[in-house]
Amino acid sequence: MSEEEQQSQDGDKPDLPQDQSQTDYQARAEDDENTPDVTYANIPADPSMDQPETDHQARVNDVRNTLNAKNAGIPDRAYPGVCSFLYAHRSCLAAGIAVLLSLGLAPLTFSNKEEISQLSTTIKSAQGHINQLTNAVDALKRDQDNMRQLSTTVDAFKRDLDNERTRTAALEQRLHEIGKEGYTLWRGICYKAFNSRKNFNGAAAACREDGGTLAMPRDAETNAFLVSLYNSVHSDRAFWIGLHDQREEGRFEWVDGSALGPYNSWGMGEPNDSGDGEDCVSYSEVESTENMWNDFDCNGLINFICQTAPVSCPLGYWKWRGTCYSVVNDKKSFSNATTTCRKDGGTLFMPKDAETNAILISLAGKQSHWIGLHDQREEGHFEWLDGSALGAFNSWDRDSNEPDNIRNQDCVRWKVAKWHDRACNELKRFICQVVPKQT
Ligand SMILES: [Ca+2]
Ligand SMILES: [Ca+2]
Ligand SMILES: [Ca+2]
Ligand SMILES: [Ca+2]
Repeated sequence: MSEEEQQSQDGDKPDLPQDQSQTDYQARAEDDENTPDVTYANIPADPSMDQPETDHQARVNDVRNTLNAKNAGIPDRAYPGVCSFLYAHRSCLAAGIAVLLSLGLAPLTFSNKEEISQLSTTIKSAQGHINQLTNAVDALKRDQDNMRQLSTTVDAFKRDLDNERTRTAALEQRLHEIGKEGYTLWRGICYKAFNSRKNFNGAAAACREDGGTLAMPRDAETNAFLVSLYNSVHSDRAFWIGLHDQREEGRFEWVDGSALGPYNSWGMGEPNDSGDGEDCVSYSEVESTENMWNDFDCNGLINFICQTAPVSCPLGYWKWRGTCYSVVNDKKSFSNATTTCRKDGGTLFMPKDAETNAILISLAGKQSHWIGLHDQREEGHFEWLDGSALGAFNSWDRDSNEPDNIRNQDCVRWKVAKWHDRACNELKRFICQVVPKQT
């Protein structure tokens, strides 16, 4: 029970005289607030009726608050009582209006407050969102910086990957090269058993053409390797090796001038310097001494075994058909590119046949690269950097009417194996080629 109700029931307030003039509708409103719901019609006289009207709005608020507190709790059955009261006491009509106004205004005011409260909450929420967005933007900026760093790292990785690809290609090509030429690397030296009959000097000359000599098996392991090598080539087992006693009978020496040394693999009864003399050494074809050494007539035509030091390309180059190639990703003018290749002991790429022209397609991708072809000395007279004239083979991009010498283009770039003449001072990637060196 509210304090007002308590007061009313305690009879603190005297009854309102029936004949008392009603001039203050607000007083009726106060009366209303002090009246229990169900006894509204019998509301007692309120002494406040006599009070001057000083703050009608406060009264209205009181009524409103009370009604709100009671959740507009006047039961329907109370209204007939109110109406009859108002009818009987017209002067109370104003109070009724006040009540109605209160009933109307209260929710409105309450609603506004609620809206303001909600708006305040919304604004706070929006500010929270703004703060979050600011934080997010800051985080994105940091992410952007991180992305730049990542991009740099990725570029570095790409370069490393390109280098690795070049190196892998070089290794693959080198293995292919060894297989193709028939030389086999064994303990740091390459050997090849030739199925080709020559006398001793002819065989030695053939080995020199490959940059080597006749094979010199100076120890049992190497000798055993050569036996297995030539047995894999031909069933005719007579193969020259690089041993002879041509300078002094009975004093055998290797073709590099060194003495025979302690190791030998002579067959039974050899060397015997048979017939008119035997001064050159081969593996024996006689079954009783097969795979053993025999001194033999130097003019005899038999097979032979060569040895060469392994050759290798500079780092970053790979070998194809005896030449080393490198795709350089730095962009330079034609002359600076040429200088760079020269530092590796080589020159710009000179693809003089269709096969060579196509070998770098997978490695070079779709980028433009300078090659060692130009017409700087005489317009329209294209020549290679080694001074030789452009031969029958060319790969001009005829779909683009190349070479067109637009604004004096005297240097040639290669792109997916197609050639264009371009201005020599353009900066382009380039391809170098060098001759592999023996190690
Ligand atoms: Ca002899
Ligand atoms: Ca002999
Ligand atoms: Ca030109
Ligand atoms: Ca052109």
